Amino acid sequence: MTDAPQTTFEPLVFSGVQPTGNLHLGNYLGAIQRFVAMQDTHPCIYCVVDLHAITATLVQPDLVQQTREVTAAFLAAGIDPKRNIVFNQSRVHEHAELAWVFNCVARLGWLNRMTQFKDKAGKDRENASTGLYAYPNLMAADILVYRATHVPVGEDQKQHLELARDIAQKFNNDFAGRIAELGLGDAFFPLPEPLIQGPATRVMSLRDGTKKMSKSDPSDYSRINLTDDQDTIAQKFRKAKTDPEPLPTEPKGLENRPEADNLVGIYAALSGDTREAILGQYGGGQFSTFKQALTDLAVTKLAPINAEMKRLLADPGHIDAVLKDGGERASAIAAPVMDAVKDVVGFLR
Ligand code: AQP
Repeated sequence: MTDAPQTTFEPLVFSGVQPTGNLHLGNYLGAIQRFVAMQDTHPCIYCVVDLHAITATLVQPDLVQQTREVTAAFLAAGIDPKRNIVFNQSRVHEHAELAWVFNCVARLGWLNRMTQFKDKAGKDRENASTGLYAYPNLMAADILVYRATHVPVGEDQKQHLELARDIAQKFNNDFAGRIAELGLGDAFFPLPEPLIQGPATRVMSLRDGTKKMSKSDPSDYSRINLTDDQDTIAQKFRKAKTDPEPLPTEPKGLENRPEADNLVGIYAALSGDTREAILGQYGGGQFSTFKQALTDLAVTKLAPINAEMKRLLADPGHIDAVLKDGGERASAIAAPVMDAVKDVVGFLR
């Protein structure tokens, strides 16, 4: 037991998106739309995680442009870079520095359980980069270098968040004596809480309702990209896989019908309506009618974001200035935390 005062952490939101290609409806509904909502209730830090982008594929086609595109999507969706911090990860060297310390905190057994590594490395595990394997340690550093308390993410990131909590807990426990001696309270890091909320925490592929919608799916018909135009969105929903039954009249009828469940979930997330209300309106009818309504709704929601992204991308100087300013403000928070970590670990400085 320690007599150190109990540490309280100010609520702070952190989350990130990789600049690895076309952002899709899953990224938007599972993450970015949630980011926008969080800024009304919390201070928020939103990061374009470019260090993560090279873990699966080292040589990216155009990392600068991909970074600008994710930033444009953040801004076009409604994230205010003045009220919040928006920046790209590689500008703030403390992320990588803390990740190294966390490489030494996290246990191999913990990382061996990460299902995303297994999925992404596939059968050719020997050939996966060590960065892909240690990705969750860097993700823990991204969050904890700001001592962030809340992390809005999609379902697929739940396990990584649990690992971040385990890392924070182990650091706090292993260095408890040093943390108290330095007058840093009874815990140095908060245990960050995942916020996995809303009707679209796991948007599925339009071609296979059992697979996550993903940037890396070879079929472009599996996803709606934020940059798709109206005709492409209509075509993709028209071709989306369904089963031969009509839509059920209540949510229970969506059980064991992954494709139907996914389309209704997308509609719910875009409209803000409940599944009950949607099925009350479209249940019993043909899929084609519902798909047309879904297309109209998606176009109404995505067209303004798409247009604003185009406008922003025509002025890369503005986007770069936002990231530079955000990077400076992020560094101002991360630097003293990293200095304190060095003191806790015992590095001479
Ligand atoms: N299908 C999804 N449904 C709901 N949320 C999703 N997210 C990703 N896919 C879905 C959430 O989007 C945020 C940013 O994800 P990311 O780009 O950093 O990484 P990812 O999860 O690896 O995304 P992708 O698109 O699926 O890329 P690949 O194909 O490379 O695996 C995260 O909050 C994530 O949960």
